[in-house]
Parts: sequence; structure tokens; C-alpha cells
Amino acid sequence: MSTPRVAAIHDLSGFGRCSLTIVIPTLSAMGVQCCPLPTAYLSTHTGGFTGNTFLDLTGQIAPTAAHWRDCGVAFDAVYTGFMGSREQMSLTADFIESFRPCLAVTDPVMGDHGRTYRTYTPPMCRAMVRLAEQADVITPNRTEAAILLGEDYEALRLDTEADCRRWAEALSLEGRRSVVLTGAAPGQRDRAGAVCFDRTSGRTDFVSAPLAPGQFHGTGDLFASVLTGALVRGYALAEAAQLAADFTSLCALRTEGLPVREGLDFEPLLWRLGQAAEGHSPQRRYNQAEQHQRHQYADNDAGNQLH
Ligand code: PXL
Repeated sequence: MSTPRVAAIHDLSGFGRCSLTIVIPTLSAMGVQCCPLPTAYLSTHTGGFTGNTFLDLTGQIAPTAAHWRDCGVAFDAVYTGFMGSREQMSLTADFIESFRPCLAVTDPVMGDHGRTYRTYTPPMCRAMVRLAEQADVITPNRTEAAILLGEDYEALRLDTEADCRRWAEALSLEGRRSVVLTGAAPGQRDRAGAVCFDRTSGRTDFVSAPLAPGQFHGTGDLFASVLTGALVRGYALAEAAQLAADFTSLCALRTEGLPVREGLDFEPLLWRLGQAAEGHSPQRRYNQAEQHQRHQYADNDAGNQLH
């Protein structure tokens, strides 16, 4: 079976572990080929550091897409994350459409804990809402979910299973896209979790893993990267989200006590992720119709697959 291939459109931040410095090693460890298309180069990420450099790479998106198409490259998935400008979002949307049928996974990176990231302006957030409308799978946190839905952050509560189901279903745009809404572990104080709405079945499932103390940078990037890798390796949505929750939790637990802005200390654990993913044979996903038929639902209690 050939190696699944993912185009990853995210920023490249040299120090601080986020975006491509997480996406590339994670997908590689899972036996997935990652083709990065950096949206910008920054010396560090923008959370916890000031004075970072910022080299905008918007001009690279269309020519890279054209060159890859000329080379006959096809992708199982296009996975998008942090964007550097409003223009990048429409270019990224064009990129996705020109590589259909591929799975489009959009992590609508805009903010956390009720606040947008420093570089995100309201027009950029509106452009992200439009980009996410084209996605097959979105992975918002609570802050991003509120922006996507035009809701007040305080109103978007994830305290009960019913709340979580309601918001996940609202985010699905009447079942057109699948949703993995993170930060949702209703009634479980000591667990971190997500609620998953799968458009192929209309099912809503909950996944969770032990909660580590502290809020580390890049946690969302790691979660979405594992999820994407698992999806192109043939995991069903809830099963992919469970693996992502397990691995992110394991990494967060070992990072405890290290500087928050340096992100999750995930590299020493990548071999475990590789081992877990090995149990699944990769499936080519160029044809989305086929892919939808293949989706089968794992029991919610799939259990921790990382040993
Ligand atoms: O982890 C999200 C992220 C990605 N990329 C950059 C960021 C952030 C969050 O602050 O600054 C550059």
C-alpha cells in the first residue's frame, strides 16, 4: 500500500513548537507523507514571545499549487491551520478546490481562552469562517467555535453533553461538515476531551483522556495533526479523535514543569504514535465518495491505543 500524502498549509515558526514543527514530524511518525506549504516564516510563535520576525509567504501559495498540479501530484488530504493574512485564506480555499477530491481538514486557528491571537484581525476571522465552510472536517476549540458561529464566547458553554452536542451539530452546517470540537469533557474535571459530529453517520461521540495541569502552547496543533494523520490512515472520525486525545494527553503529562511557551515535549513519544498507527493499513483517499463509504464507527470506548 502506498504512503498517504497530505499537503499541510500552516506557518513555520522556528522556535516554540507549533504548526509545521509539529505537523511534519507527527505525520511522518504516523507513516504519512507531509508536503508543507508554509504560509509565513516566524522566528517564534506569537504566544508568550514578543518581537518575533514575520516573513509573509502569501505569494508562494498559487505558484506552488500550479507547480504541484503540473507535476501531477495528488493529495489524500489538505490540512490547513494558522494563516498569516486574509488573502491567504482565499488562496488556500482555491488550493483545496484545485486538489479535489481530497479530504479538507481545517483547523480554524484564530485564538484560545476567549481571545483571538495577536495577529488575527476581524476581517481575517471572517475569512477563516469562509475557508472553514469548504472543509470536510473542522477542529475548533471553544473560542474558535464561538467565532465560527458568531456567538459570544461566554454563551458557548460546553458544560453538559447536551450543550456539546448542540454546538457540534450547529458547527456542522446542517451536516455538511464533520466537527471535532475540543475542550469538551462534560462532567469530567480530570479529563480533556472533544465532541465529534460525523457527517457520514450523523452520530455524535465523545472522546477524552487524562487532563494534564497547565495550558501548553501548540496543543491544538498536535491534536489536529494526529487526527489528520489517523483519518488518512483509515481511522473513523471518533477513533481518530480518541487517538489524538490520548497522544496529546500523554505529551502534555510529560511536559509538566517545562516552559509553557516552548510547547509540548512531544518528540520523545513519537515512536508510540508510529506504533499505534501501524495497526491501521493506510487507504488511498483520493476518491471521497469511496472514503465516505469506508467510514465505520468505532465504539466510543475504543480505549487508549498507546502503550
Ligand atoms: O498554535 C497556534 C499558532 C500557530 N502559529 C502561530 C501562532 C499560534 C498561536 O499563537 O502564534 C504563529
